[in-house]
Amino acid sequence: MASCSFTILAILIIVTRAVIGEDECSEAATVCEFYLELDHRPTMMKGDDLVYANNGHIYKYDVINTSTASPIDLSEVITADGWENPRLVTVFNGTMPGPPIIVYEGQTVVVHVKNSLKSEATTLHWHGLHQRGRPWMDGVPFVTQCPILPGQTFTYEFLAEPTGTFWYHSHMGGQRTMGAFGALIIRNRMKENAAQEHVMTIQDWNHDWDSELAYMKIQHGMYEGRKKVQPSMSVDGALLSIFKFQSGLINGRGRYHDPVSGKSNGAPLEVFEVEHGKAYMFRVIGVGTVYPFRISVDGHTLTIVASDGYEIESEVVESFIINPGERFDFIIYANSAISNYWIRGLSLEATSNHSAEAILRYNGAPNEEPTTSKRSCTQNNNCVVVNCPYSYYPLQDYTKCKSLDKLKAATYKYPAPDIEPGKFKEFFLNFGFPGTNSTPPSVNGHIFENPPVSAMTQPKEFHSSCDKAECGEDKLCTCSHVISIDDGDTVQLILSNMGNGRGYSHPVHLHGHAFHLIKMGYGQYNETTAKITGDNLDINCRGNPDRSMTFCNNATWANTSWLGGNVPGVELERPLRKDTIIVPTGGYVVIRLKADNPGLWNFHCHIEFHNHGGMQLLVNESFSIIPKPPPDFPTCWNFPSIYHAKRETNHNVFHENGNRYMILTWIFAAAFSGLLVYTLYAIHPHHGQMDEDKMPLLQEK
Ligand SMILES: *[C@@H]1O[C@H](CO)[C@@H](O)[C@H](O)[C@H]1NC(C)=O
Ligand SMILES: *[C@@H]1O[C@H](CO)[C@@H](O)[C@H](O)[C@H]1NC(C)=O
Ligand SMILES: *[C@@H]1O[C@H](CO)[C@@H](O)[C@H](O)[C@H]1NC(C)=O
Ligand SMILES: *[C@@H]1O[C@H](CO)[C@@H](O)[C@H](O)[C@H]1NC(C)=O
Ligand SMILES: *[C@@H]1O[C@H](CO)[C@@H](O)[C@H](O)[C@H]1NC(C)=O
Ligand SMILES: *[C@@H]1O[C@H](CO)[C@@H](O)[C@H](O)[C@H]1NC(C)=O
Ligand SMILES: *[C@@H]1O[C@H](CO)[C@@H](O)[C@H](O)[C@H]1NC(C)=O
Ligand SMILES: [Cu+2]
Repeated sequence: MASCSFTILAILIIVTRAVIGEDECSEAATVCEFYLELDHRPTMMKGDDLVYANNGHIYKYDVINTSTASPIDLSEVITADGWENPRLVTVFNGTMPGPPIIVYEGQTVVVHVKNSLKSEATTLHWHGLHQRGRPWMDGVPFVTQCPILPGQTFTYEFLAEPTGTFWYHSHMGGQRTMGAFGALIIRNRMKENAAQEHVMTIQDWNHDWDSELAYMKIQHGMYEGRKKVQPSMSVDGALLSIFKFQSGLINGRGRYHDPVSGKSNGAPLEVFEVEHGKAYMFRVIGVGTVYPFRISVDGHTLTIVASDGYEIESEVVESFIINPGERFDFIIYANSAISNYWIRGLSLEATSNHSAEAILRYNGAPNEEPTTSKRSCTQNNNCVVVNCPYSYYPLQDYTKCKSLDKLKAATYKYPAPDIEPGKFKEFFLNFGFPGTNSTPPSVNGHIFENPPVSAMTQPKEFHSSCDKAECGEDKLCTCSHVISIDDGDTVQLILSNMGNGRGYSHPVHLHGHAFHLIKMGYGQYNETTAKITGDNLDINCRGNPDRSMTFCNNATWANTSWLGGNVPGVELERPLRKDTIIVPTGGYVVIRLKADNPGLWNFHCHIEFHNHGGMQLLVNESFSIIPKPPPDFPTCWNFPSIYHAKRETNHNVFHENGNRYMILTWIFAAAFSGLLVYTLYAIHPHHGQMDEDKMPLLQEK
């Protein structure tokens, strides 16, 4: 990976690099350098020793009497939910979460990522960063770069902006939910740390299935005792998943509760220490697979102050809901009695009390587990929950939802972009599972297919196939779905979730931008039962006039006077800025952005299995002015079409003389050229020039 720019950087690093503690970069540094190594690990092992959980601690497998043995230091063990059979995880630097990366705004961050996996490639995405001017550092395989093959090291280099709570995660297959993630915090230099901070990742966990197996089960159905398993549901009747929520983890730790007895296995939990009288900021990162969490702290209210890196006019609530991909920062005032309190992350399953747990411990409180209970919500004292994926809780729950479009940004600094004639583009994108025989995840009926090589850095080798006849109104097709926007455009996106493919709510994540959230529309509900009864009728799905049949992939506004940016009831002055937003089942979300960051940006549902299955697309932004990557930026090869071309051309010949040996010869020749190309790539991974020279030849048709 050595090159001029890297050499210059290396010198800079020697001059200015200074690291405080393990993971934090000094405020004075201009460049912060980190190393991350991705590898598999087993849970519940310390080196070669199996461990087991008991009463909040872990012990070596052969300990018989835990009251006379000393517990094992937690830092060396990935405990997850304490399930004793080790589960395979894919992690950075041997920990889950991986080490936090903590830097200051404006610093150049250099991260050397070594892929030590044996069978899988990887890439690393910096979730929430805009990668302005360096879109090739976004870490999406086959979109902004070639994946890092086993044994290879790739160096990411990017500017730390904006400030706030972000995270890094693998963007390859299911590695993210197998443990390949960590926090990325960008501090504001101007702001004294008024409140001390805690970072809190939260995720759902299943100790029997890894992400790949879970995907298979979801795709093909799952059976228990020869009965088909039905997905879990939230209070509105929307589906969650057949991916079983066995445990919830906070900072990689949680405990398994026996579903019959309710007894827990006593695995160790994360403890957040606070001092009485002080304020603390919790940076919460939704790193889950499928499940949203409703987060509350017993004995305390939460003051929400930011989401996805942008400040919000503070809002005091009983709880908030976080979806995979989202971040929320809240402040807690440690003004309650010196004691231990439960921090709860309730799964939204209507028929269970599954949760992630952690402990809030005041200094001076005994080293014990909390005995506190969740605040009760009553008729005279309703609970307020921010960011529900639905409008109502059942009446008897005395719980009110406040949607994110009802909150305001903390400043007037970021009004929604204006509409200039000729520079306005509007897209309707429906996220769902429409279909007749099969119902794969799609956007506007397009099931996303990865390009064969990095589409942004090797554009000549990209060919979208979404213009084929299989794509269109009330149809399903598989292709590399792309929408294009031009420099300076104001882009309005209507993200909907309705028609035939409705049923789940989708947290949708856009790379390269923090969009402005200007309106949310929810479905129709029975306010007493809280159950969804129909789609929001602001959207005309077109296609089949029967609302339960239309794929809704050619949608528009029901009231055509809303076109052209004239949607009533939008927040334009102080809209929230987000990079991940829940699109509620039966509803829609209106977001705006300014096309001011040329690149090729992935746009996808952050539920692992939905994304995996094709619920994604690309935004081709200002293609002609996308900056060029460094000349030595690694390139990859598609298996050359020479193989297919030759086989086609010679097909008749084979038949005419019936020469099977010829077929074999061609297969070997093709395999050999494939191998040769692969070897060239592996040995000389950065031959930008060669790419230009050789591709036409290899692509001969
Ligand atoms: C990751 O592990 C490597 C090798 O042990 C170490 O040098 C590096 O500092 C670690 N990275 C972080 C961010 O802690
Ligand atoms: C464990 O050790 C303690 C302290 O020596 C002792 O009192 C207790 O009986 C032991 N328990 C068992 C099950 O052996
Ligand atoms: C969940 O907990 C509440 C309060 O403890 C209890 O009333 C309810 O029955 C529990 N629900 C389930 C499904 O266990
Ligand atoms: C979408 O609907 C409009 C209006 O009916 C129609 O003109 C257009 O062809 C449709 N688009 C597709 C892709 O079917
Ligand atoms: C809401 O559901 C309740 C209970 O099923 C039912 O009695 C009521 O009629 C429903 N309300 C509406 C407006 O449909
Ligand atoms: C359509 O929208 C416009 C603008 O909000 C409004 O004035 C008009 O009443 C609407 N028409 C219908 C039929 O709802
Ligand atoms: C982006 O747009 C450019 C110019 O229209 C086109 O050549 C290129 O293939 C597009 N890339 C993708 C991934 O759609
Ligand atoms: Cu989804």
